[in-house]
Amino acid sequence: MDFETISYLSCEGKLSSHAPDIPSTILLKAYRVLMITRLVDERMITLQRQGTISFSLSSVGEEVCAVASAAALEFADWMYPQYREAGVMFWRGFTIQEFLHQMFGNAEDLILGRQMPNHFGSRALNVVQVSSPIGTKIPHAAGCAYAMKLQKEPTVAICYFGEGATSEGDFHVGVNFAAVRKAPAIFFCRNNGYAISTPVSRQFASDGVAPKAIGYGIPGFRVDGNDFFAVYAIVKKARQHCLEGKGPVLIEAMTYRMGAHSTSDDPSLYRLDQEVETWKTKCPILRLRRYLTLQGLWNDKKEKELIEEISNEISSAIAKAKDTALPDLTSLIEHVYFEVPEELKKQLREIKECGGSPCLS
Ligand SMILES: Cc1ncc(C[n+]2csc(CCOP(=O)(O)OP(=O)(O)O)c2C)c(N)n1
Ligand SMILES: [Mg+2]
Repeated sequence: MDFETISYLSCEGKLSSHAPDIPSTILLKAYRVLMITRLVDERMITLQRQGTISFSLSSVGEEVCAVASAAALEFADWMYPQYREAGVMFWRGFTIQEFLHQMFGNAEDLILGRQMPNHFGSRALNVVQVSSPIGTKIPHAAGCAYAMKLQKEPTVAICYFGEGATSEGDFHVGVNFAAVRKAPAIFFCRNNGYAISTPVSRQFASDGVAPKAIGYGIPGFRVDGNDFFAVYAIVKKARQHCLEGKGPVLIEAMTYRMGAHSTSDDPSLYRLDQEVETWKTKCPILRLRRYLTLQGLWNDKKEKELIEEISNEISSAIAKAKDTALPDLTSLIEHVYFEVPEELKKQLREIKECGGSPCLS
């Protein structure tokens, strides 16, 4: 079984005649969101190295997977991102400031620092909170999609995960359940070559992820994850398939993790610089910029202004996040129980009496 990689946009920014027609308003918004995602990621790594934040995960080199797929969906569709889908948040309107508060886990963070950095989510934006255990969102998204089907809602659920997640039992459980129940779910796998230090050659014996769809009796597609047009087109097609009641779709987006897995990782220990250099030439943002430039929709002046504007916004968001207090100690025991148990209230009183623990003061 040969799974070709669907691709329309060349690295030089030339578009094939089979490419979908995407309005320039969407392309220009997407370019802006891609640049926000890239510039925020770069600054977060610097902040972590300076000791200002504890940790960060970046999506450098993979941004188009999140942004093009989000652009192809409707706002009412439910999103289940992993930690490399910051672009989904920015596409849906999460502000740089909101993102920064989450990275700092301060009192303005929507979840009051109860999660790690990059574990974003927003009820208002229909994006379910990221959680660390890999693959656990796959059955959740399947269940959510099945509920939509039962309620006859004209919406879909999309679940994002890396190729490493496909080795988890949750992948099988979720995709199989959705397939059997014909739930309107899009399973979007970013195949970025690595699960921390484990390369794909040690992840599965199959020819990647897309062929696994055959075993579940659903359509599977392999797409160039660095090509905005291809990702957009395939996700639109998958959505249509779901809404026609035909069940879920599995998408494997071929991309590359340009940076380290996280700020706690050193990729030089397990991969060659040459590999990274080769992928630099396939940068998804550069490719879209070249296309926009060839169309007369973009130029160096606009690029410079955009970078300046976003960089300034990031700087003021960092300053504000730094100035914002940490969450109140009470948040340690709130919002978990309907009625807070006496024992926990007692423990909180004790912490407050001794001035809070060193890490909370
Ligand atoms: C169940 C589980 N096992 C292990 C980990 C540790 N861990 C965090 S990220 C990661 C790699 C995930 O790789 P992949 O799914 O390919 O996503 P990527 O980071 O490449 O985007 C691992 C093993 C975890 N968070 N959860
Ligand atoms: Mg991976």
